[in-house]
Amino acid sequence: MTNKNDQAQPSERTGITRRELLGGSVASAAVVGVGALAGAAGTAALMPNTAHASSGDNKAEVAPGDLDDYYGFWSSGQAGELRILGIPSMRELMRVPVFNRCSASGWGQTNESLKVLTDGLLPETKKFLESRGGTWDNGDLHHPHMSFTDGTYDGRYLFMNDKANTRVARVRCDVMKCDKIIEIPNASDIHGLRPQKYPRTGYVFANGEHRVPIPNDGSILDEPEKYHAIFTAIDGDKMEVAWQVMVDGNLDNCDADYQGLYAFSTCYNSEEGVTLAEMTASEQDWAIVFDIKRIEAAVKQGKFKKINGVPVVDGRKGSPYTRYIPVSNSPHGCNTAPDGRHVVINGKLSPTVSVIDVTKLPDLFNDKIKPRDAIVAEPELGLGPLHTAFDNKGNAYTTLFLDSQAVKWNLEKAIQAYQGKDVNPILHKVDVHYQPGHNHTSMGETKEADGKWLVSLNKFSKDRYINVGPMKPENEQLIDITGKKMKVVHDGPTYAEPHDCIIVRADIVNPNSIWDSMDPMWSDAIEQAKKDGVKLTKDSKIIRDGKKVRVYMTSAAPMFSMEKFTVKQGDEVTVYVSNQDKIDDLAHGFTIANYGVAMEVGPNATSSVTFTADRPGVHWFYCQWFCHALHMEMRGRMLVEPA
Ligand code: K7E
Ligand code: CUA
Repeated sequence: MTNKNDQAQPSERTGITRRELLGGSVASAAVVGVGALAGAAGTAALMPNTAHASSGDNKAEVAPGDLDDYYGFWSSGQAGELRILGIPSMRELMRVPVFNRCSASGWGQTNESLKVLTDGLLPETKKFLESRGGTWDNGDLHHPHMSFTDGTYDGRYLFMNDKANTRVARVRCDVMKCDKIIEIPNASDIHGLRPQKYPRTGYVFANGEHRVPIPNDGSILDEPEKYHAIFTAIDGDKMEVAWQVMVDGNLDNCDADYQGLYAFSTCYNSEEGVTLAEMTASEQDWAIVFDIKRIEAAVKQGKFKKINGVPVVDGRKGSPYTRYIPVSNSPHGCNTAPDGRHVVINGKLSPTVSVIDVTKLPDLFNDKIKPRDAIVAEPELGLGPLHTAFDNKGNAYTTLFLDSQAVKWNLEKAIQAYQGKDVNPILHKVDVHYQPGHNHTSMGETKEADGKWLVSLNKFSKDRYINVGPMKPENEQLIDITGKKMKVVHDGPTYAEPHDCIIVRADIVNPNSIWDSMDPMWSDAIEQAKKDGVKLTKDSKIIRDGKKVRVYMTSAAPMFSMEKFTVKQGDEVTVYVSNQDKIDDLAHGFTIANYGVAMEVGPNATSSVTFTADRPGVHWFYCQWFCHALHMEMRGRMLVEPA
């Protein structure tokens, strides 16, 4: 693949500098940039050069019919879904509805999805949603991360947060469907989320970002000094809260170590302010370290308050369970290096990142050293460092939001520089387009980081694509990191707004092609069919039960097993469709015209939907997944008798 970047850097194309170009977004950048520009003068100026970048032998091109080497699991921010990409092609392969509604699959409408969307909500939320259809319609999915065993991905689950409605979801990797969503009590807005890396997941760590009264029932309102943020450890197998820790300040991003001993969170707003001025007033905020063993012991010994049914340990400053390491104002990303030893805290408002050495933490928790003594490097990288990714050679790659660059730097050299040696840890900078947030390297958050690819998730595309109107896509760039210098090899537009992604070796992910006909996803349908004396995967039957009517049918291309069924106006109708096709890629759908009913029925799967037949007349139902030469003929009639 030719590198367009070589010939057509915007600066060369337009004759204006990158910084002038960037001016267009300064207003938005300024929100993040409060106070940061002060650090500009001191920033190491390294040639942002891609024109003659030597690159490795990485091939970004994936020819038609060829398969990708990696799965990319992408968040979608306020779109609320999980996306699956192929890497290095950057082709979008699938969308997995999670917190959103989906017109194609019926997520948010089928009984199976409604169960996932509602079962894990707190009682007061269920009550609040009663008058709004029973479910949230939106979510804000930032951080998708895979379950680990022994420091690397194990292909079991993906976990992800909902910042909007304080939830954590799990996607089963065998079928790539969301099977559990829980609301986190006592917290407000789950932001940072990472699974425990060792010995296994285990815990899923989740940061409650905003500070609120606990419990948040109206008894405390405009008394911010009484608000708290909550760090949560979720049991990833059961999808239940294991314990929580109350902290000082806000929580932003988090990560876990490779020893199974500590978790880390960045904490902005140590001032505990509620306005922007208050939140950015002090020079320093914190990285909080959580001592997992001490917290577990405290929970065992009953040293907690039970609030909303879960144990809450007091981990505010001075507690034995946490340590607060001062770092520059408003840190953001929190990334554990694959060397198992270093954790990078990204400065955001400061041009620096702070590197914590986990081997110092036992001494820190035993008060033998001061919090700042756990920091072993603090290189100045450029403006607006947000997130850091790693290769397998001791190098780190940090996004510079304000500089619109990725910077490659060396951890060991940064440590030496911190010790006073005259070395420059910065190895290379490359322009990205524009304003990167997260980045991620292939396998980079595992001990199997392989140093092949870096993806930069850029918040603005500006002039990179033909204009689609005032709302522009984001731009995600694939960067070859096998050479000494980084090389941008691909632009990929995305819709709102993937914050984060992971890049997982393809051999780790082995989804099924066909459902098990008794899958727990539709356990309610299996149970109901049993009660009704119906063989779910074989029978066509209508069961009338007062005003409730249950219609069981099967599908096999190109036919539904029922050509028609009759109900009465006002009936509560449940239609179960079991797909008998045990054939790769043979999905059907079930749509009832002018009834707002539509759902996916995967190979060998059962889906069901419940609705009130309040419109009399003839209503065609049809298969909306193109399945056969006679797909158009795959239809039937629902006859609704007037009351
Ligand atoms: Cu957008 Cu990880 Cu929510 Cu940084 S976070 S960019
Ligand atoms: Cu079945 Cu289209």
